Amino acid sequence: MLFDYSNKTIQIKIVYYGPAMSGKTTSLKSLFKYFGKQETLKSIESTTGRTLFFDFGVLNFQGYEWNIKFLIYSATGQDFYASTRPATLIGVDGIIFIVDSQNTCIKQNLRSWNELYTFFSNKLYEIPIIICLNKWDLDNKIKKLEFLNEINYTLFEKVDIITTIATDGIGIFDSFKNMLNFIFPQISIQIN
Ligand SMILES: Nc1nc2c(ncn2[C@@H]2O[C@H](COP(=O)(O)OP(=O)(O)O)[C@@H](O)[C@H]2O)c(=O)[nH]1
Ligand SMILES: [Mg+2]
Repeated sequence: MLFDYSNKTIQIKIVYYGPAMSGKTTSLKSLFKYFGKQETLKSIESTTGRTLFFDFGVLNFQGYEWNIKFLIYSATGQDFYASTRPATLIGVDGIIFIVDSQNTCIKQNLRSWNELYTFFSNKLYEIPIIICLNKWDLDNKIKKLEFLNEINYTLFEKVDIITTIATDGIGIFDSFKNMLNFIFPQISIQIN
């Protein structure tokens, strides 16, 4: 979190994290579409439409006195680019973790989650995290409680879990809003 007193701007960094193909880019696109900002989202994609380094976009909210600027990133889930992921996580204020809810993906989800723990160690428990169980429209899903048990859910100070369908925009705004409430418990956003 950065405070720019001369411009009265608070800068917040949010990262969408999770295994490859879990729906990070789709979630970000859907979020930016919600705010009518889809054309401002930058995705660096390979020719097959997969995220190369990261997606990046900015959302601004004007308060009475202060402006809040969200810098929003998604880390690539592809192993080939694993070395770029820690850089994306530096200085993060909140993580939105996109789980691929298909029960065939449990290993990938946990591996990605453990990467976060490897990077932050016990500091991870202090970072606000929203867990999105994405692809909730599909059959054969993981069980919510089982996943929570695997990740030491109870150790987190600010954690929430929500089911999402990024392709239909379901749960996308709510997950972002819940993150805002963690970071700024005292403010609410009004969408015109
Ligand atoms: N059925 C279903 N498919 C999804 C959902 N979210 C994303 N996908 C699909 O999953 C694939 C990977 O999504 P993408 O956003 O590129 O994943 P990323 O690698 O995490 O950025 C794409 O084919 C998406 O259309 C969802 O909620 N339901
Ligand atoms: Mg992507």
